[in-house]
Amino acid sequence: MFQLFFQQGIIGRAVTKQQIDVSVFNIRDFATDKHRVTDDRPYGGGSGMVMKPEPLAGAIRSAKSISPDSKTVLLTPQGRTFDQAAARSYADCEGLILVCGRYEGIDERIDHRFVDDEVSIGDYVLMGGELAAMVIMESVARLIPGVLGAEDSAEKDTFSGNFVEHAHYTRPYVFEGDAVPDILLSGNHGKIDEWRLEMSLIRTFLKRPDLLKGKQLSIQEIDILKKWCADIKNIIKAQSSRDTGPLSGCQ
Ligand code: 4FV
Repeated sequence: MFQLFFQQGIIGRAVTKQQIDVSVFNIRDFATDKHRVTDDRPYGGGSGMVMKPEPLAGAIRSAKSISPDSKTVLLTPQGRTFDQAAARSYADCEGLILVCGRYEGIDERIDHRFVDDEVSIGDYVLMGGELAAMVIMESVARLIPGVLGAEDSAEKDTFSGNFVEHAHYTRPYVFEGDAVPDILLSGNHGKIDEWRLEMSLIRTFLKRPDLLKGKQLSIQEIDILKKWCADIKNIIKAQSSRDTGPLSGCQ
């Protein structure tokens, strides 16, 4: 799974340009018994298998011997949900040792003694931690200086600010009867930035209101919200013919 991932796209380019160094440790290589077993039945009974501590300890120690200051992260549904802020903090780390479990999970003693962070990419169950590790590798790699080309900067990412991104358009100007908003062809970059901020704010309000909770908004952003309030008030006022009750909500 990782060989291909390391040769493709942004990770592949970053590896070639030696901006990041990636390596895989096959846990089975650290199994000590003749059958190189890495999993066993759970103490206390129950279904499924558990990953044995010895091969895991061997693999983690081997990785740490190469990069002692790396942070050891276990990919597990019981972990803290990964987000852009976590990606940013990991991008400042010396390195990451990403432990990918399989089966029901790993022996708890490995978690206790070797794991710095438990991270989940979401509340669903995968067959293994590998895909979650790739998610972290790609989202962290693109924050490493120089990995993203000049044309695309991580700074303007969704979640890099408070909001989801504004709508994006490219040629043709009209697609199956749908035209691109004219403001984007005005060449007036001040007005275009204003429009993009407003679109970003309204999409966040409609799609991810949770992202606005407790957020410190700029004066410009508050002015946009006030303008909406005024627009909404006028619409309600226009309904004057019908008794719509006090305008309490929109002071
Ligand atoms: C997972 C997640 C995840 C659970 C059992 C691997 C699987 C198996 N990892 N975010 N969600 N892991 O489902 O990180 O061992």
